[in-house]
Amino acid sequence: METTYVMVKPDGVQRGLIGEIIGRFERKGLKLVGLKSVVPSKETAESHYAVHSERPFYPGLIEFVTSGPVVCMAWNGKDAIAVARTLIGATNGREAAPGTIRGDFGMDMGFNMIHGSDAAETAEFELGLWFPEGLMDWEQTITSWVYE
Ligand code: IDP
Ligand code: MG
Repeated sequence: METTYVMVKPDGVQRGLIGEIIGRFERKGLKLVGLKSVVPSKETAESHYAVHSERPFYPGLIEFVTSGPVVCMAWNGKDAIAVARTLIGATNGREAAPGTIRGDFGMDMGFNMIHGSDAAETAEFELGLWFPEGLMDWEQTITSWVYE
């Protein structure tokens, strides 16, 4: 079992897609182990996207992600990191496959509504960054009907 960090970005919140996005992860069979909404600080946003700090779009990305509320989530399940990335779709909404979140709702690169960790190390780092208080440990009774 893995846990991944997923975040509805300010454009997803502004567009009223919080419920739609959470619903897709819930219906898939992932288990919610962290959920909150915050307006990210510049420091948190900068560490989150530190890997992109030399890219030309970085200043705009930091301004965008700190511009309003985001929804921070932690989802747990088998191969949760890859499963979440599959649900999310390709970075550019115009190229993302239909049926994915970005493919169904996005038309651009910067405004792509959602973030998902891309590997085990980044998931661990991002979960610690956004959920320093820790995650919820609970038994979900449907699990035995999700995994055979
Ligand atoms: P990902 O979110 O699919 O993992 P990354 O390449 O890691 O995509 O980029 C992180 C985020 O930076 C993207 O989700 C997007 O919001 C933003 N971004 C990436 N490339 C561009 C660009 O060329 N222009 C504007 N924003 C970009
Ligand atoms: Mg990425």
